[in-house]
Amino acid sequence: MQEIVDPVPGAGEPHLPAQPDLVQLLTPEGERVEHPDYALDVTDEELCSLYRDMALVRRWDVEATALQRQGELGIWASLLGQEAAQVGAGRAMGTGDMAFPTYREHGVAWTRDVDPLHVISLFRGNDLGGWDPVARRFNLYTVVIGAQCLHATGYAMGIQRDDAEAAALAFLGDGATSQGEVNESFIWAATFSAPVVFFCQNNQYAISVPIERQSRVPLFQRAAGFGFPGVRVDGNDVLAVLAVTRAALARAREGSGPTFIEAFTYRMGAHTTSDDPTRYRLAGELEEWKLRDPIARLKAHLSRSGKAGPEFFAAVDAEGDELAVRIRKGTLEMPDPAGTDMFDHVYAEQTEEIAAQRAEFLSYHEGFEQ
Ligand SMILES: Cc1ncc(C[n+]2csc(CCOP(=O)(O)OP(=O)(O)O)c2C)c(N)n1
Repeated sequence: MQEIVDPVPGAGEPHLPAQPDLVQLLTPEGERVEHPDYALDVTDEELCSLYRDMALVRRWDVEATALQRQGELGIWASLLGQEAAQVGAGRAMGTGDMAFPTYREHGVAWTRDVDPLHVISLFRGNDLGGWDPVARRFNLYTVVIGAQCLHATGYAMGIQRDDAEAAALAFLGDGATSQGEVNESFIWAATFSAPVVFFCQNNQYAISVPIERQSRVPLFQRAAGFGFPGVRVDGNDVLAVLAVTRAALARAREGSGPTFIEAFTYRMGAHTTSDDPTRYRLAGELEEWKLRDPIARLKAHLSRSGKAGPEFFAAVDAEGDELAVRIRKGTLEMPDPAGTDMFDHVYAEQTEEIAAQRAEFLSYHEGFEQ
């Protein structure tokens, strides 16, 4: 794959070691190919189930975007185009592993059985996401760019000290790689050989800033400088993502330390519902990436190989319709939180000071009712 490096006026050519190709197990046309380092045995049933996951999270995403446009959500961060990266990574997790998401990992949430309405309640401003992170092995969303890489590394160091056979899986974007915390977490993870996998979805943009303004070398090559392996996988190929992430998590669990995965993908929608991508990128770019659509590619493979037929795809569509209705109804019926909620979960046990503030808040509001 040809690397795009923005010519920086007056600067020399960046130092680029020989670049291996993207790891790919399914071509954009849906042809199954082998990779010498990443064999993957997958049954027809598992293939169908990966398709179902991706199709349903896309349906969820479309419904949530519509709800935001109708004024029912404050904001929505779409995962459109990143379904394979997220479902592949989520499905690679073992039972004891723990994921640390950003604010866009709805596809990973889905694989961890987090109720879509819990994620939506966060974007509606009702709560911080109502799921139990420990039970779901999926931490709460983190909007502070890069912070979750430190959380994941600290958690991984805990796993190490508990002598547990598990790994942490930290999600980050391409823009986050410029963040201090991310680089600090790489140093800690490397020097302690912590069981953590950094899963970077390079969706080519940090809001309006293209990857060329974040790095002069392909992101996966940065890992070598920290002393751990970096691998670039086709982020629109759910099978390759599954195989590469599985291998990296197994390596971490065995005590061989961190891995950086660059899932090369594309954000097909806006950064969030608050921006307009036509202001900073050309329409032709999106058209090119549509040809690499992660869901269409698996659908092509399933249909051409005869592993799934029209009845299967119709059943998934029908399930999508039901999901959309449940999400819409659940959002509109979601009760507003009590005003006092903000005082109730500051500490595990209530303090006198916060209890006093809570009482003052209540009496102030009661004053209005009189
Ligand atoms: C510490 C911090 N700085 C700035 C922001 C504002 N911000 C929100 S998203 C974003 C871009 C992130 O881009 P990237 O890491 O590529 O992830 P993507 O949104 O593309 O998934 C920025 C700068 C923030 N949330 N946190």
